[in-house]
Amino acid sequence: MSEGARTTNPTDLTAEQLLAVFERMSLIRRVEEVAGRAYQQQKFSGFCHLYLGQEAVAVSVATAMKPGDTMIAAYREHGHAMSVGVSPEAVLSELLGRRTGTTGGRGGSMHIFDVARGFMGGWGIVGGQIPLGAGLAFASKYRGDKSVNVCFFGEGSIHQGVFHEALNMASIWDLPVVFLCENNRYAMGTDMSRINAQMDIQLKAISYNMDHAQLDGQDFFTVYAGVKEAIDRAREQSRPTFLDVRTYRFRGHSMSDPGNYRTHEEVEQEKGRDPIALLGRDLVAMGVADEAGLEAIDKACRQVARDALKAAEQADFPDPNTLMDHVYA
Ligand SMILES: Cc1ncc(C[n+]2csc(CCOP(=O)(O)OP(=O)(O)O)c2C)c(N)n1
Repeated sequence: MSEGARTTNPTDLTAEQLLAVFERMSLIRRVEEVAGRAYQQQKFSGFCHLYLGQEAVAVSVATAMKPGDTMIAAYREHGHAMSVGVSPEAVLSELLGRRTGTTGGRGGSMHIFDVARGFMGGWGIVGGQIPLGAGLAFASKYRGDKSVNVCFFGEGSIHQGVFHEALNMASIWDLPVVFLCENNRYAMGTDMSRINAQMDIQLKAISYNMDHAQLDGQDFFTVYAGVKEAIDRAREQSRPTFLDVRTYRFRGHSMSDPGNYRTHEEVEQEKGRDPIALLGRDLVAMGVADEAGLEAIDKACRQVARDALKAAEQADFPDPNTLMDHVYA
């Protein structure tokens, strides 16, 4: 796609806030790279799904959220957690099963939680978090505190019954929720065109009398504008929205996926629309930053990521005597 750089800031965000967005996206990128290398070096095992390439989506939501709002996501959630301020050290410690992880090393990569920051996990069952997101919004409405839930899921979830049940209920009960589909085109190795009767998936919201939009998830400004509108609608009118956010993951589904179902050319073409590079280019064209300033931010993020892994490796494992704590029988 040949698109020119933006020369004016289309948002209500200050230059300082935009630089914080760039920094947060860069931090997620560098931590995910460190996590991927640590996995390859067998510093941890089990499942690990990286968020590389999708950073603008979670960060745009975190930027539009207000204190008290909540976010819930699937198992590709390291980036979502960091978008709301969970530290790289807490995330990497959780991956490595350490006591200092977000769930004390008991959950691992797919179960990061930080309730104080409104991050409600980290869920491994495809589509399982969709009714939970509706439930969080129901709780907000019941309390009357005007908070909003943003519920993330992949396009591989939208054929599950729970997706349709949750959207219907959210609409009839006027719940303050944003159903955000991170549509990266592949459910593991399955191209969405093989399983979708209707490729314009935002139209599914029509069945539930719900506002909807399709957004370019690689362009921070576009996705931020669409997400903000949906969050504002949830807060002010207590109405749900369904968003089909088009994005792309730069790596395989998980660390064990060589990605043979897509061509090298396709991946390289998508990397040409790297969300961090696009934002950086815009920030320079707007006069918010210069190349050297952005490079310095990125360099600092690389260092934070490396230091976080070192700290995680040095942290203790949970005490074996606590093995049965939090276990319900
Ligand atoms: C109910 C259920 N069925 C199958 C799986 C195995 N599984 C894990 S991820 C995945 C694909 C999901 O793809 P998508 O929702 O598009 O999310 P993405 O990984 O692309 O972010 C499947 C089938 C599962 N975890 N849960």
